[in-house]
Amino acid sequence: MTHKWWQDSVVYQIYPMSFQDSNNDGIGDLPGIKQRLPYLKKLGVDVIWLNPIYESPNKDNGYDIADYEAINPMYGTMADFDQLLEATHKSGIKLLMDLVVNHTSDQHRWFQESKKSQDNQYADYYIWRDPVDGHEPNNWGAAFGGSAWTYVPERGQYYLHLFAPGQPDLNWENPDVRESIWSLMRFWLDKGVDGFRMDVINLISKPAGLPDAPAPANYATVEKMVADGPKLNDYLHEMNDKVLSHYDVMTVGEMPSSKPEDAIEYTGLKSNELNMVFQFEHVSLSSNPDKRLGKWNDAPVKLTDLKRALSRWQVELDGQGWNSLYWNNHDQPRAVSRFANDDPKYRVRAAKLLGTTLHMMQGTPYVYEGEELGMTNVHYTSLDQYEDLESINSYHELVDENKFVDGKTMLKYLANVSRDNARTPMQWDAKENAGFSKVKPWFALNPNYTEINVAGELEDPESVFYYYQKLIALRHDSELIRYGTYEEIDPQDAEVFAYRRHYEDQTLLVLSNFTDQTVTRDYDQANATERLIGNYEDDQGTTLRPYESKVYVFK
Ligand code: TEU
Ligand code: CA
Repeated sequence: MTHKWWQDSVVYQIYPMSFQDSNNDGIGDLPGIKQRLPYLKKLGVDVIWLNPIYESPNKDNGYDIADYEAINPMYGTMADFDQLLEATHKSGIKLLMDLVVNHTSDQHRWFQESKKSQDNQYADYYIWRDPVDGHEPNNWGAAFGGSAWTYVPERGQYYLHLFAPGQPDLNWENPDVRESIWSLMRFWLDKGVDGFRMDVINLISKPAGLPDAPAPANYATVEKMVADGPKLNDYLHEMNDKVLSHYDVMTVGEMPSSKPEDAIEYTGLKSNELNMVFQFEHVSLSSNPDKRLGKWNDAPVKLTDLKRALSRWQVELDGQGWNSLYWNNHDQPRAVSRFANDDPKYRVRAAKLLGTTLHMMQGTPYVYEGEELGMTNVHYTSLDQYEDLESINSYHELVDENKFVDGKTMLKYLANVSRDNARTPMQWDAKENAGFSKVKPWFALNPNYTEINVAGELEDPESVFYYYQKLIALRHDSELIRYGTYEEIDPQDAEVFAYRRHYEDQTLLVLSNFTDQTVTRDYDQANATERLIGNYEDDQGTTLRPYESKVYVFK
């Protein structure tokens, strides 16, 4: 079977605000990314994905776009972007932009026009509804607190925003909206951008009639109800027809609440829609018994749940679709803290274990900035340490307004799963500001940057960095890793994540002990041709030491 370049690639996600500051204003920028291309080349990644860098008032750190064809001055100029793109391509690396078209910023000229009246050129670009009995058109809660509706007196109507009031949802039913989106996509593709990550792309088709959501009607409930709406397929087909099919590009759709059957429908190897999806099953496993609290919880993730979630996607998409493989991104806490163990005694091994577990699977791996170092959660203790509107608004809504939970408990939940954990500046060295900037960064560094940083890891052959470098190189060299089928072993085993991959006459055996105890597992290791990689220097066969992870090949 022929394969596409994006099936053989490893992607590195850059959160531009926090990656590298080059002009000492404390904020990461495009020239800073360009300076760090040699580092990314050394790691061995094939593609970089930039979170939004467009003109934005930054209410949601750039996911509220005011001009899709202009660069936010805090990141630099369009010339800086053109130079970054050229240098990236010269390094043999491709570049994805973040396409955020479920909504715009309320500062976008389309919205500024639309809100003025019910009959201007952009009146129908957004989802406006009359009040119902003087109130919001339905009971939907928004992702960042409050109602998903905001009233505009000058227009005498409410507009829908699944996220912040500064992020009005676009009306995809309007063909003019779709044409405007095809046009802005072409603007970037004609510049030579290699594709898009598409923000909440499975929320763009709203349920007919916008009916009330079942209690508690918060965002978590609404998202499930809105996801994969009635016309999503039509819109993605049209996007492919009008734009994507005219370029050799890679697309990954962020699809909260999607299931494998949805992913096959939208990204099937035979379908001409998207190439792959970011699904959320494995990053939504720990929940709060109190549904009113949505995502906020500090429950541990059970290994059997994690195995079931990841194996299901491996098995169900095999030969049908293509998986994205990720532990981390800018919306999720740091993986080594969430899924393994960030205690200094175990952190390095645990970070390598997570790398092995994911990178030996079938799909396109995504490495989030700092994951290749084993960066950890910050373990915040007070609300004033947070920056993300989701964290701050959720605290005030759930603790102060609704009194669903006490402040102390909510601070524990925030420390465990807040997006802020992922947004602290990249840790380049142990010097002032971790080499990220010469001035105080826009957001506080994780204090452990003095122990966890690029400079230190480049000098340590046993570092997480070099382990990730090896994992990426192994993938590039092995069709067994890239294309092999997936076979789960012992789903009920609550200590060890074991699976096999098969391709032609070869088998890969991947073993990861997710505990701090030594265990024994015999999967015929004695007859393996070789141990391909492992996070302990030596190999003790059927013995798996704390957080030991290793891979065997059988030929
Ligand atoms: O995230 C969408 C999404 O699913 C998240 O809102 C997720 O539900 C939440 O972060 C879990 O806590 C995308 C972007 O990745 C995110 O950064 C934006 O805030 C959001 O869309 C709105 O654009
Ligand atoms: Ca800067």
